[in-house]
Amino acid sequence: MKLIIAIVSRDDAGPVTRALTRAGFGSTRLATTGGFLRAENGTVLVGVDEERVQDAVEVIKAEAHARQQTVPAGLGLGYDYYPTAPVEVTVGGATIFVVDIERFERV
Ligand code: 2BA
Repeated sequence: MKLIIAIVSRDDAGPVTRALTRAGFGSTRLATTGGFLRAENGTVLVGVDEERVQDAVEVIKAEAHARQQTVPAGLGLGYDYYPTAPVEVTVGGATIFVVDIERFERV
C-alpha cells in the first residue's frame, strides 16, 4: 500500500478529487498553504495499492494545471529576500510524493 500526497492549486483540488472518485480511488482533500507564496493550495491524500499508483498519478496529472503566479513586490520571501519588482513563478500542475504505508486499517 502507498500513500500519494499531491499538492495542487486550490482551484484544481475539487476537480482532482472528483476525477479520483470517478476512477475508483478514495481521497481526502486538505486546505494547505504553500511555504513560498503563502497562498492557499490543496493537498490530496490517496491511499492506493502499489499497482494502481501510476493510474492515480495520471488522473491527478490530467486535472492539475500549471499556472503563472505573481509574487508582489515587497512580499518577504524569507532569507531577507524582498523582491523590488513583481516576480512571476510557475506553480504546479502538482507536487507529488509517494510514500510507503506500513499499515492500513478501517475500523
Ligand atoms: P509554494 O511553496 O507557495 O511555492 C509556489 C511556487 O513558488 C513553486 O511552485 C515554485 O515555482 C516557486 N518556489 C517555491 N520555492 C521557491 C524558492 N525557494 N525560490 C524560487 N521559487 C520558489 P511548485 O514547485 O509547483 O510548488 C507548488 C507548491 O507545492 C508549493 O507552494 C508547496 O506548497 C508545495 N511544495 C513544493 N515543493 C515542495 C517540497 N519539496 N516539500 C513540500 N511541499 C512542496
